Amino acid sequence: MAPDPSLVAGRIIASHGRHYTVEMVGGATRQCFPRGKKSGPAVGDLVLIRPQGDSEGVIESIQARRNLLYRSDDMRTKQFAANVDQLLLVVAVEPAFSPDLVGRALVAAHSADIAPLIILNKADIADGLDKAQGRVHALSSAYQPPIPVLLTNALDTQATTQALLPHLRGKCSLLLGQSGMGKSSLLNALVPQAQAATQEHSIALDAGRHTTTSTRLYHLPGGDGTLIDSPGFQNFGLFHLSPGDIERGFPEFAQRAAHCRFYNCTHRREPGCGVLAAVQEGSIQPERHELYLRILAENEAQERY
Ligand SMILES: Nc1nc2c(ncn2[C@@H]2O[C@H](COP(=O)(O)OP(=O)(O)OP(=O)(O)O)[C@@H](O)[C@H]2O)c(=O)[nH]1
Ligand SMILES: [Mg+2]
Ligand SMILES: [Zn+2]
Repeated sequence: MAPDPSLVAGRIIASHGRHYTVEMVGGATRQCFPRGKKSGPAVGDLVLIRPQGDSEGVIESIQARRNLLYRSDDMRTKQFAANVDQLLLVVAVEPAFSPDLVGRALVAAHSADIAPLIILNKADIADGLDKAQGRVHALSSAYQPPIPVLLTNALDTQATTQALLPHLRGKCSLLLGQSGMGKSSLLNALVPQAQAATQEHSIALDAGRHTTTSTRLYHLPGGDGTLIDSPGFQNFGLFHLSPGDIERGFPEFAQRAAHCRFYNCTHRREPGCGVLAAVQEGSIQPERHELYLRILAENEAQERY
């Protein structure tokens, strides 16, 4: 079929619930609505739109995605972004981050085949830095090779740019993490023009803090790479993953699982389980095994409905 000449190619750069901002080649943007009731476009999607008037359009189709990072709690699915090269998982010295939530985000990234990088932000807060580094190390070293960890102080624009920019060039990177970790602050340090837009995409909280309410893609200065800011999450359900997907999200289990007595071992309480033996002897972190059991149990409870 010949391409429809009235359609224009673009990329979704912001999602506002029911409508989306689409950026066309050249940089002009349009507010676009999905055709019919279909939902599904995600930030980072390449789309074809039918322009309407000067500033609007209808999303007619979404190109096949390289990947899609999302979470699913109960009946709701929350898409973070599509066609992402790299996940920047942001944690901070304070408020304390949840290893459970970060562990889940890593499982989601692994199953979407997106390379993660952990950013330990607010490294300027000396009181508590050691403890936070210890907790981050436990997460990163569960993987082989360990997930790279970068320390940042988002309030220091120059140092942040020096630390992060070399890792961002030529890539589409997604900032993801709990609320208050400093994702938007990191974005503002890296993309000076983002300041106004981040205010517009956020609501004011107590103590002058702003919390991001929608996901948005920004261009790095010089046009070499893009960075996506997203709202902080408080849950991270993985209901879309099968038991096999969940197990693959814990790559440190694989070698030991090869020694399980039963080929269909679920590593819960089976006799002769290689994973349980590794947990016993300390070569697999008990916290990681407990997270695996929690995700598995949640998904099984869900299936009973
Ligand atoms: N001391 C210090 N404070 C920081 C740093 N980065 C961010 N902050 C502060 O932490 C608070 C939260 O920062 P945000 O950038 O809004 O956090 P966020 O992750 O975008 O939060 P949500 O949008 O709610 O998900 C703000 O008051 C920032 O000024 C840092 O490196 N050091
Ligand atoms: Mg934010
Ligand atoms: Zn086993």
